[in-house]
Amino acid sequence: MIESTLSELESRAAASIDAAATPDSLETARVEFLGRKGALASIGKDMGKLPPEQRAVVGKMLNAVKQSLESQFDSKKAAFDKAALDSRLAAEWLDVTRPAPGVRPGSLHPLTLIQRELEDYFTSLGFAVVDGPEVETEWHNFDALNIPATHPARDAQDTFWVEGGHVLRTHTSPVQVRAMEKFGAPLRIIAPGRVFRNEEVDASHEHTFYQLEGMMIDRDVSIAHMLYFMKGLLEAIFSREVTVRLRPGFFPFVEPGFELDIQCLICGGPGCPVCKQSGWVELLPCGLVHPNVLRAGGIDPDQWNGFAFGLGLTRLVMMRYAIDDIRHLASGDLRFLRQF
Ligand code: FA5
Repeated sequence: MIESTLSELESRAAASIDAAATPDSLETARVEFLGRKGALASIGKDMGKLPPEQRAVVGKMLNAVKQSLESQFDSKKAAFDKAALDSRLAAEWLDVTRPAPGVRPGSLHPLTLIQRELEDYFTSLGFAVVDGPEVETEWHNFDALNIPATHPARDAQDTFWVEGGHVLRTHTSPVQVRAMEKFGAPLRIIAPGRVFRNEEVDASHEHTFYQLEGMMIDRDVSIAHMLYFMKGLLEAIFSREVTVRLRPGFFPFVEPGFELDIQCLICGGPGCPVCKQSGWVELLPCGLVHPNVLRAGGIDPDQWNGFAFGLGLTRLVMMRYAIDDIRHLASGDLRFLRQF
């Protein structure tokens, strides 16, 4: 009687295991037949009521059924596990033999490129490259350059004032004074660097931009000498004919003073936002150093004289590469920077 119950149970359990379509339904079948409170376990409990000789026979049979069902369960579970692993491997497949993407090399910023070209040009002519602080004393930025506190020229450069009588330098010209103080005469220096003005930003004006100061002090320096270096500088950068104009310009630290403008290379002359529709871009103010400035730098104006210029380096870069908006230069946009 118990034997027939057992064999009927075995075929039901085998059918359930066989029919299980998911790991969950397989587990349900296992719990139902093989679990601690499952059908086989409850038959095992009833065995105690059997006479001893029958108990041994049924015990053997129970074990055989149990082993057979367990092995059917194990192989079905192994099939589910393999299918799950296969689909995971297919989804996470990675071709480790593919070549790595590699490091994309960076490039120098166009300002750095032009600055280096100009440093090469001027050092080949015996000029030293010097540096000065970006947080400058009011005296070096203005007073020593013949711009006293009451002079209206101070208003021409919208200044960021810092506590304690300091300013963010509005131009590279204070380096003229520092170089004279340090080296005396004769002197040939350039000083590239960052300058700051509280400006309304537009296509050709930034609040933070670059200039390159130049200064030569010797005996009997003339405007002809100055023009020679200005022309050479432009030829070195543009390697082609560019149209320039020289007009009088007022800067308290030079006398006479000039503005050297370049015909706008973005529009070629008719006018655009970069040249403010004028066809010309202010690039290279210059002049002969004012005697008061030589004196402020500790140089005797009766013995020495010289020229100075303050190249708008950022604008020069714009002209050289036909960049139509100054804001591209500090944008950090790699699509822009990778062109250089
Ligand atoms: C000066 O800063 C004088 N220190 C130049 C100088 C030096 C004159 C030595 C004589 C002797 P200015 O303010 O014009 O001058 O500026 C010089 C150049 O900097 C301009 O011609 C222009 O090319 C550039 N520049 C001026 N303001 C800006 C700005 N906001 N953004 C970009 N470039 C500017």
